[in-house]
Amino acid sequence: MTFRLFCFFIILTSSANAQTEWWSNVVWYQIFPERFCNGDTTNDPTIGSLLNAYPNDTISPWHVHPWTSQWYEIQTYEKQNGKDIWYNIQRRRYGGDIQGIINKLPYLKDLGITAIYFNPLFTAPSSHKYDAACYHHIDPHFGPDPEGDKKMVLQENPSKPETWVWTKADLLAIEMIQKAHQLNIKVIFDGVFNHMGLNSFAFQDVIKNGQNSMYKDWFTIKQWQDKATGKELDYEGWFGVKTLPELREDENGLVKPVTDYVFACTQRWMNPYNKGTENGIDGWRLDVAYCIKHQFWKNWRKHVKTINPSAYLTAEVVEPIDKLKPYLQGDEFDAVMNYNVGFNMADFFIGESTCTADKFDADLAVLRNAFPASIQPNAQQNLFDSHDTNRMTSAIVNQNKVQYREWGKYFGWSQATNAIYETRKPNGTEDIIQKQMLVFLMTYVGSPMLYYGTEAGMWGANDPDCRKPMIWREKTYDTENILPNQTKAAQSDGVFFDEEKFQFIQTLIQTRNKYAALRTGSFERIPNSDASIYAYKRTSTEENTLVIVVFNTANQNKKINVPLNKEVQLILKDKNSKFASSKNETNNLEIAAKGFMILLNPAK
Ligand SMILES: [Ca+2]
Ligand SMILES: [Ca+2]
Repeated sequence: MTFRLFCFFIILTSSANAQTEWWSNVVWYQIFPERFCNGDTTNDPTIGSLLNAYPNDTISPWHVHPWTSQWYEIQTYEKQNGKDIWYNIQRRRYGGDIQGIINKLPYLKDLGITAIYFNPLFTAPSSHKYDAACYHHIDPHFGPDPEGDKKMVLQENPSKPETWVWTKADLLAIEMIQKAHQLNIKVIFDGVFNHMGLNSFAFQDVIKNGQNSMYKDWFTIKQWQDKATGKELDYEGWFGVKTLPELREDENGLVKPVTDYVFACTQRWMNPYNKGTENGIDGWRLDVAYCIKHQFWKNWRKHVKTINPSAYLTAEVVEPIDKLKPYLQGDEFDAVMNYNVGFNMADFFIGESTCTADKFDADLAVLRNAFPASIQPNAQQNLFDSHDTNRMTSAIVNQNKVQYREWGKYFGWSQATNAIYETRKPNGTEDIIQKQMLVFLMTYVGSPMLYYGTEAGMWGANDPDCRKPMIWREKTYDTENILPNQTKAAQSDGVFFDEEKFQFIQTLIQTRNKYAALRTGSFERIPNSDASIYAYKRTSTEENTLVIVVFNTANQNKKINVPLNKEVQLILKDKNSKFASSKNETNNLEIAAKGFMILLNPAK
């Protein structure tokens, strides 16, 4: 016993001080499963599978939506319900599934991706699946035998993990994880433990059995149904949303039976059938983590790290840094989805020069220096866009009319229902700015995350338009020429896989993967008095490399001087910037308007 305790102590200590955890070395890719790739058309959603998902219309004509159709075009089957585009978009299913993801793992490997964050995969009726029916099964329409899976789970008692079966969808998900691991790609799932959907096995039992339900304590019931008096069941929904019944909490977080259930699900996906954690997921992204009390996360973290000490936990908490601190003290999460870096990027790169390089640098320093030593700045999941934002390209098209960091206000403003929001494809000038932002993400401190399709050239307003079906090189797509208000657009936008953008991003990822300096090296600003020039160096003493990165956000070229040694080599630059042949002269670099340069300056 003493020896075991001693070993446990060593593991905890070493993981707390380690500087090279896997999550500091990865490039993340976020997949929204319903929209990524349809690898099996025989498992596609049926209209019945949409029951209890907004707009909950299982009567009007419906079929799986054509993958390559244009986004704002109301299809013939949709016209028959007489409702608008937004009603219909929520009713669309494109048929993406796990087989599709397996088929595309070599594509992700080729891009250089080393870790994937999946939006929810567990059984749920909506396209986004934040309305879980359970956390112990993969959605049957993501697997090879939806009807067989649905029958299989009827044998279970969901409150007894020992009765849980492995459906074909579950097994295919595990195969996907194993195949990803064979390609050295880590996998994390989305844990949505604050609320479930109307189809929740527990909530359905409460509806059926009322106060006699064994799950009655799982939810906050405000009023029981009473047929005699005509009273309806009333309960707490997430922010009042009745389709998302909130799981009940006491002073320690989720109540005991819910905690037991979540712990059992955690174990199931991290170490499937107890055959080893190499078959399971490598961590979790925790949805609306701020909606569950801290004590729960502290307890849950211990459980997770007991199963796999190398598991990564990243929280969705979109708040200024001071509000993030309690989550990042080393006893809850390893990281957050670092939208704050994205906000800073918006200020500097697309902020119409209102943010100086000094301000940008100071804002970044605040984020890097906010946490105790056990939390690594290079573990943070740096991102600009996701399923909850407009896409990076569209944010550039609609330059900072509202500040991105005003999250709630920006969310509504950046939706296509806003008549002044431009939904068009980005033009060449905007693509140049995107390149700067991508260079920054791939060379800065923290593990960068790409939202699916960024590399393919996708654009789109905020939810739901950021969730368009993935653009694949082998598919032919309809041109986009219909606006959200259903009028004809002034320009027609070709929808096709952007080979140039793919290659650019692939090169950037390869660069990050090649140089430890960019992943785990130190960070130091290279001072410059010009407000539109931002330069920094990343140094790795182990690797004996020093990488220099320079940006110019001005609309004109700038000549600057950066101390370089004789062996300096160019890694990458935009096509107009100039790298002087004589390394020691002053003003040795000319950075083009909206340009960048990455240099390798081997240490002496
Ligand atoms: Ca499918
Ligand atoms: Ca809660």
